[in-house]
Amino acid sequence: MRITDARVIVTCPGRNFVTLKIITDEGLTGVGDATLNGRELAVAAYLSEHVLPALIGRDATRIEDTWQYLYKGAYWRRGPVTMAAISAVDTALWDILGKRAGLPVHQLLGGRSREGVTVYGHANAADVDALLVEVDRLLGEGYRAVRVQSGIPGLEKVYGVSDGAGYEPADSAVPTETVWSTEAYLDHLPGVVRRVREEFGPGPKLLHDVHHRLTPIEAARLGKSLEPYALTWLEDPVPAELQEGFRLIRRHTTTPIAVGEVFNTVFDSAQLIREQLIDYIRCSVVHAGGITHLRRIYDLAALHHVRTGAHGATDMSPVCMAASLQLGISVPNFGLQEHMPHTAETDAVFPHAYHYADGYLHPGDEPGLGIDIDEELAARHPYRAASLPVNRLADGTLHSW
Ligand code: GCO
Ligand code: MG
Repeated sequence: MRITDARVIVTCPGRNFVTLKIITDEGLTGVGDATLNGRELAVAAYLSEHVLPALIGRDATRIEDTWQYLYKGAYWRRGPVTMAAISAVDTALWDILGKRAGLPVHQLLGGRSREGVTVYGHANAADVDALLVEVDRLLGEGYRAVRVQSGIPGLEKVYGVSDGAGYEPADSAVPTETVWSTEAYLDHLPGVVRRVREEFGPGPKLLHDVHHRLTPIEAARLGKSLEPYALTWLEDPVPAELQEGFRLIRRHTTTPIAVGEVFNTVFDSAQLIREQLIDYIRCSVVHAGGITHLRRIYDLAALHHVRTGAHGATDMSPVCMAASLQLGISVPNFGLQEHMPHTAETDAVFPHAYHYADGYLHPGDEPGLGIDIDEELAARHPYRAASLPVNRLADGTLHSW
């Protein structure tokens, strides 16, 4: 089965998504997500200019060889743009292989290891009273795990807290600027988590995302102060470039740590996993080399008691979610899957078999990934430039966002 054609589809049904569609001489097609929030066109160009010409004529069933060809063949390895492009090809080829076999991809990966993929929802609000209402709403919808993010007194805009409808940080072509205070955050957050735990008791799994904003010793202090409230995880406590920093956090707190949404390869994750400095690895299919490579990361994690916590924000398309669920239902060391539902507009562009019910996402049993892109509808939503914000301290110093 040969690849005869491939195209990159950029669409903006409310936010930008980049999708690769691969077509074979047997008439089978496959899709892969290539969305890199705020840098979409870089991946689209990488695919169209540098990857697609070499794909035409290749055997569509040689998934591993194609992965190696694109990874080693570029000479310039790794990085978010390259890896998102490779991911899209890999995911589309798994989709095609599943369709050809007449099996959902999770059957090709070893079959189901569980009945459903446990997801966590997002509760966020400007203050703790409004946050309690949000947590209650999610628990009422069946979620067993909830990420809690709250406004911080004195800060106008805080990561993870929406102004109204959905949380969507990529808001303008030139980044908006927000102001950050670590002191205000460390002072306020423990009280928020305490209120949520007191209100809902020990049952629900609670999570919180720091979004890379602390130093290791600050993160250690936060982790320690949150111990009584038994978080399931504290996410991205520090920027993860300095992986030794996690040793310091580990020495001081038993609050579990989750990391990985900005990682691209097993090499970004290996030290954290091998030294058991983290508890959950949160890489996504689209940013960490597709199903082929993410499975390697998950396997390494399984050997070291690290569970999966797949990144599933709405800036990854439903195609990524479909692929993530195929892995999530099958891997032995599954932990949690993030679930920020896409808008109805987005779901219409990406008709899919997966569905939410009672705290779980189910991948469905359609052959392949169980998802497609409606190209006509996609064409009605042209690309709009949108960047993620930047963050500064009160004195103007640039800080991690
Ligand atoms: C999460 C993430 C996202 C990121 C977003 C950036 O845990 O879901 O932190 O909210 O900010 O994916 O594009
Ligand atoms: Mg995060």
